[in-house]
Amino acid sequence: MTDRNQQLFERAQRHIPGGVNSPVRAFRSVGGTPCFFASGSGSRVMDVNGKSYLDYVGSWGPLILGHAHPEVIAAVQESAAKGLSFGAPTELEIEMADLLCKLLPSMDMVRLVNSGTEATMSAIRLARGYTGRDVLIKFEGCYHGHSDSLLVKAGSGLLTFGNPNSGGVPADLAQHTLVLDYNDDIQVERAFAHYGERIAAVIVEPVAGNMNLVAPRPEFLQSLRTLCTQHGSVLIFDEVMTGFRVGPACAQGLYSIRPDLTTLGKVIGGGMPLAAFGGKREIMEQIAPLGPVYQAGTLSGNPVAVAAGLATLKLIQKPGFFVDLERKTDALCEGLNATAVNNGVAFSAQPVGGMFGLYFRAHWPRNFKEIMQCNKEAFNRFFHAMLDAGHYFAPSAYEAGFVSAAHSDADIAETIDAAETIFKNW
Ligand code: HOZ
Repeated sequence: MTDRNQQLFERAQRHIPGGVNSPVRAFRSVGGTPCFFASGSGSRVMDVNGKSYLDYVGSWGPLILGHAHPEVIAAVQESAAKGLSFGAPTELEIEMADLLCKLLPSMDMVRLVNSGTEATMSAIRLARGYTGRDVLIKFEGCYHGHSDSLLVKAGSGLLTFGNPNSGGVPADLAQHTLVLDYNDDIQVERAFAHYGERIAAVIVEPVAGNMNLVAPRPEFLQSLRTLCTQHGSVLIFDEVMTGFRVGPACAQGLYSIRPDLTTLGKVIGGGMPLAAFGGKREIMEQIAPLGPVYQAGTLSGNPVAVAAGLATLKLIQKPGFFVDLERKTDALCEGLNATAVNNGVAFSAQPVGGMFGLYFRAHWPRNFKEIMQCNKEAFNRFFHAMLDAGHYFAPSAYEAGFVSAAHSDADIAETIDAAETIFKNW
């Protein structure tokens, strides 16, 4: 049979670097040929060969209602028919801003942008403008988009500034960023003791989802809140992935921490390009045109994207939505854990709300170093065996997984059965 995925991948590589518009899609980490998808419906996606998969990527998080939810599609169609973009204010943007500020008590004001990268880049500029300081703390393995200050790896010692981990990032910029270990509040305390008066912001994924999933120790998040308050630094929760994904009030609601600024993306656009940053009024008032910190965008608050996002946010407000999503995510992880134990495979799975981590390691990791102890070759074998069996997980051992409301109990059971078959012959 002709493999259309392979044909398209070869064609794509002629004019698209690596054949993809975002590197992880190229399957370099797991090997093999990327799936080119033709359509999606509910919990399933269909590739160009006509093969159907149960989808645990969900466009990397946004599709909390599953693919092509009829109410989201209707909202998009209705909005698109009225015009795709105006580059001027629309009423729907106010509705979105009002809703976000109602759902998140930490948010007094919010600005809409197009991508998570834009949201985090702007939040950091704002924190620096507000505090008049330059230093930023981030955590190893947390990803906050691809802006220059954030593509930084740890320096040679705990309290040394970072180095670029991408070509094209000036070392001068990386030198304003301190990279510390996730979940290590002692390190953060030492960094504040050393540099407290220079620290503009701490940015953190309150549940890390870009090094696989790493859950926070609640005391870790609390210590970030306390130290930022003590030192006049801005606490930024990057909830691009966790926002309205781990609970109805995001991770900040789940762990009862009020950040100064929050970045959102993914779910708030329901599959369309939409993101946001927002928080305390006195900080947000520093943004142009009210204040001196510049940020702008032709397609910011795009009406079609806002319509998709609003339809999604309204549907996930329904009573019991997150209870059900969490129940299914828990069931998936419990089932996978049980079959791994029964078959003696060093594996564990961990749920948080509607996201999960899969680790080829007996215990849940707590930081990047422990993530690196997972057996990557075992993950790659598992990934391909599951893909062959029609279950699509993220094509990398360093990404989180996502369950949607469209996944049925039967879907989850089917995935656990497929894993059981694989682990039996492991
Ligand atoms: N930012 C995603 C990885 N955590 C990748 C998104 C994509 O390739 O679409």
